Amino acid sequence: MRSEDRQKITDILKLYLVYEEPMLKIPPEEFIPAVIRGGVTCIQLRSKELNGAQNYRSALSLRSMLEGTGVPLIINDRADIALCSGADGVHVGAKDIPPSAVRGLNSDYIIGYSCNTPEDVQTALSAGVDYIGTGPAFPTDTKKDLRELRGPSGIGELIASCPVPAIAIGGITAANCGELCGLNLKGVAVSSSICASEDPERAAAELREMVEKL
Ligand code: TZP
Ligand code: MG
Repeated sequence: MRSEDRQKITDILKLYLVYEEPMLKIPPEEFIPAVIRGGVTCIQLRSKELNGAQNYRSALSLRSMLEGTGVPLIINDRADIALCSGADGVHVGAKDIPPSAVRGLNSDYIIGYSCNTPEDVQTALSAGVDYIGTGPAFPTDTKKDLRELRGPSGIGELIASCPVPAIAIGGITAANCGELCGLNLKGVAVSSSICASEDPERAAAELREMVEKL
């Protein structure tokens, strides 16, 4: 990867919003500009409860709201939705289409892989992913089939010799984000702390301030 591309990836990883529309307290058309003002750098559409048609419509709508903002759209799990909606990338995990297969679809995609074990990190490296998501950092109710809690120190061990940029995920708030400092993380991925906030712009801004200290 060229060094300017590497820089671009690390820039977009800073405050990675895992967008779960059912959590929102305000309409999406207000929410998206607000969180971008607050400092969100990337948006992942995660919609476990939606069928393909709903997921596709949601992706198209997000894509149009993100047009011209410089904030990329990543689709969770579903490479087909990413392809059809013109998204910028795909995030997959051990139970999804392998990242190596997603890379074959579009060499320009931003591809992320969820890592909970050293074996996952190996899979990510062999596939040539652009970033890894590591965790869970803290307990959370957002994900149903949550893998074993890694915590800040476990994440530090997991990414110690990982050449690919890493972000942490799981239960991250502005209050606990400081515990992730010094681990060489490029950013944090957050869902409920921002999506379920009454003031998502402020929630994003508070997290962004903490991320700058990682
Ligand atoms: N993967 C590991 S933890 C998690 C995902 C998708 C949930 C993140 O949501 P929250 O609300 O920030 O804990
Ligand atoms: Mg998945």
